[in-house]
Amino acid sequence: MTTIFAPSDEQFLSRAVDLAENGLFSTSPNPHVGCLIRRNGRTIAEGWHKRTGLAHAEAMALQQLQKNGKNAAGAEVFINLEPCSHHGLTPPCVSALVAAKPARVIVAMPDPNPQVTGKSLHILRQAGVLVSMTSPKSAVFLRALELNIGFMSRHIRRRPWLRLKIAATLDGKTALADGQSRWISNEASRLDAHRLRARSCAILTGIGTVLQDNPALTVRHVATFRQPLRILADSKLKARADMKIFADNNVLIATAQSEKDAKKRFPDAAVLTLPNNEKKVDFELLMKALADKGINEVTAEAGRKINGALLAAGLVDEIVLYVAARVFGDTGLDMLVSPSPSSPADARHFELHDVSRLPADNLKIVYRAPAALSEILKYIKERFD
Ligand code: AOF
Ligand code: ZN
Repeated sequence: MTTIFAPSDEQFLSRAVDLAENGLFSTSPNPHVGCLIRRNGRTIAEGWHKRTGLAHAEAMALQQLQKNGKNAAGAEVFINLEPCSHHGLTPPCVSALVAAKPARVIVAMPDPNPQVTGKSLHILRQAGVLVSMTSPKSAVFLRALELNIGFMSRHIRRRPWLRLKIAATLDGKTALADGQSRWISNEASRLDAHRLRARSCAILTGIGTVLQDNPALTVRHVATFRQPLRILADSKLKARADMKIFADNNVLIATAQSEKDAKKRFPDAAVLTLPNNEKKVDFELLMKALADKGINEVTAEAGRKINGALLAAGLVDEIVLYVAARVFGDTGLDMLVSPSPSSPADARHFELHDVSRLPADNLKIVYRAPAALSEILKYIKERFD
């Protein structure tokens, strides 16, 4: 792999990541992609992917040049993801790029889509285009990875990136015994949580939360034209069709009961029957099934049982914890229940990824499972050099 990478390349690639961010709430199941074309050190075109079926980022930037009577011959093209090489809903970007004859193409990372991966970089090199990829240690690489963490996870690990979102008090309680949870979140944490929802392909919750809180689980307070799929884990089909989660047909019920029984009660919802040995929902199978459906990122907004089950199954990649500086005491509801280890050395542990202060003495803490990124990074590093 050619790794010639000038400092100014990082800056322009970073702009391509900014452009890709425009599609953060809308490209699912496609990745977030931005493209910038530079000639003599100056930007001459920009593009980004908005949603499935619409132009890819590279196509949009090339079209912009064409509209202005310009072309990309001898120019440099910056993209945060390897261009596509297949006929999907749109034609292959690599063919458009080869035809445009740029001198260089600079990408942040390979496209892990098996229909694409590595092929385009090879095609470009064969066509005499210089190809550069960023170092996995660079700041721009890390930004690009964060942006498409779910897309990478789905293709490389065959499961979505799974985030637990929990809002709890200092003593780890999510509500009082009667379900009241006032003061645990405030305007700032709610807005942040809705941004997490908006970027997710799906929101996962459980029957306990739905019976207790009757949440809508839709994105509000954030401008978006796409609502994530709502997934309800309801092993015994205790939900009622008039609950808010069923306000539209963008719902999937994961259950241990038969599809026929589920469809009888919830005709508009999609159903997956995935029982484990205890006649509960098998979350490992659910994650596999979701990856097959093109789900990149899942945010679980659930109660103590599902949070604990996901943790015990080793499926939690990230915990986003909003901490309220209050104490709800021993009758409060726990944020998760899972089996205790036999010794502290065996305790499941997480690494601190990020921490920020929110108003009203609240904190947002992001923890990650130590192994969550390793397979993704291994895959990318194997494609360097
Ligand atoms: C790019 N640029 O802007 C996007 C890419 O069905 P299609 O034609 O939209 O293709 C979707 C696949 O194309 C997607 O899974 C990913 O591999 C790639 N997405 N590629 O070069 C883009 N959105
Ligand atoms: Zn493309």
